[in-house]
Amino acid sequence: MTELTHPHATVPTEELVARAEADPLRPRFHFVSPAGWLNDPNGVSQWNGTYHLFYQYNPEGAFHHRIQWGHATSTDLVSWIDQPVALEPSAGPDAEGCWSGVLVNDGGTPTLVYSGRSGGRELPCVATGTPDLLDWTKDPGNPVIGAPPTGVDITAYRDHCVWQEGSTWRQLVGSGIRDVGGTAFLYESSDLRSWDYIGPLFIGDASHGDPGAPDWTGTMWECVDLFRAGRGALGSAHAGDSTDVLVFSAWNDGETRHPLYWTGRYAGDTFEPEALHRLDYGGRFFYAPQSFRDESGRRIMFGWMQEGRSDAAMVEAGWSGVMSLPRVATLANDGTLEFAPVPEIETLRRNHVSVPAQVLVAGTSMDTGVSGDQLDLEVELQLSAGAELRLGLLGCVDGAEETVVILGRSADGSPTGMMHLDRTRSSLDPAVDKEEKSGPLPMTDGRVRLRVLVDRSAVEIFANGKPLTARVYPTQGGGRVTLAVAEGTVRLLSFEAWAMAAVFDDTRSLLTERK
Ligand code: DQQ
Repeated sequence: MTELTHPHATVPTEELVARAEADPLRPRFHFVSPAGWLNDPNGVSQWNGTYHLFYQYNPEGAFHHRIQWGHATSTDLVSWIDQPVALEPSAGPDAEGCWSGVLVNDGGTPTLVYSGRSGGRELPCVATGTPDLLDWTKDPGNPVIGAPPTGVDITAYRDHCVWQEGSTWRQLVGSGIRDVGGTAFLYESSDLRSWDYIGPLFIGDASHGDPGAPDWTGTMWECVDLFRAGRGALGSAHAGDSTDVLVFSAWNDGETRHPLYWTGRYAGDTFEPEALHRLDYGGRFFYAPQSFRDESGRRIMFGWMQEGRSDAAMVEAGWSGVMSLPRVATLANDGTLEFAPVPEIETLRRNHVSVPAQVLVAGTSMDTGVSGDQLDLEVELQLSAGAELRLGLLGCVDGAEETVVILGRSADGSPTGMMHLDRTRSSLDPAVDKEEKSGPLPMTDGRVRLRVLVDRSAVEIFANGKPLTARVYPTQGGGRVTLAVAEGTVRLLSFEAWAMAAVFDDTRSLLTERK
């Protein structure tokens, strides 16, 4: 019997995989860890054609403790091969955990920059990999930055964004200045080992706005990710149709709040913000995103779809945390980001069903005939001024449970409507998170392109490129898809649906052996 090393480790490790696989709420076409705990995506990249997804992993159980770097590879961003753990805590600066970080190409040497945790705090560490990225050696000089900047009272200090400008490396470390706001500290290096502190790239203002608001910038910025959207490389002169984007996850006193991004201009040693935006209307359900540019030039982002059930329920289930589908970020005409799942996901589509085009008037309520808990829906709609459409998912026949996507156009027909995810009836389990999620939806002339991916407890919605990601915990096993119009008239221009195949068929092992 495996020794249980943590007070939360109530499920013997031998049983974790079996428990996880038996859970009807565990997604089948999203990446999940073999069992145990998963949180942030790390080191997301494409290296000699192969995609690499590292992730914060605890194979001991479904709780956040002694975090390692799990690793999976893919040639298509759809199916994944489990690889041996890449980084594991060891005596020294990462004795308590190998926290989030990134992968960079140091003149052909794969190099990880991550947060080593020891003595209850995190410091930047480096590890280099073999050409196949499977074996990693920690740098003897770790931590490569010995302390946060002096003379600043910080709330926390961790997570990395690293890039190269000419022969110079630059690094951001996420942080927060007490009683001021979140920030990202900028450093510079010629070798990724010896770093000069430059200063804060940009400082947020936590006193601005309502701390309860979905765009409050928090007291610390986790997982900062700076990139150029549109043409050109970070640090180069701006082309007309590009903007720089600073993504961060707003954190406050241990609470993971939501991902946000600033658009603006990174030049010299500072970031001049233009506007703040919500990255995903599901808030904490798409947390700690990290992105990379793949070999075809796409900006691809993954996020951690954290759980909405209690710590005890996660431990009992034997698994926790879902990786979002990889999504492509592009720059929209209005200067914001738009997202869509990578088209490769469409290879999982099976059993195509179409719902006939039709006009739905107020009072309509229909069963589409589509049913399932692993679905991909692609819908084109035209809403009249004041119209409200309700798309029911995961519904059971008696209506006791249903998760409802609501799209609304304002009565004055303005170009900004609303999208909501009503989860209030998503589960009969009184203990799970059922808070409604919502955000503004740009719509010209009431047109909406809607994409909905349902994968058991994981739901990803993209409406005119705006994402809303969430978790739901139905207990009745319902899979009905319904349509209803509460107000106005909705033209259903097209409605295509597919069942989605699973990506892991064989039983996985908690720890993949080294060959
Ligand atoms: N999770 C990591 C941290 C990061 C946080 C630890 C965000 O590095 O700040 O697992 O979810």
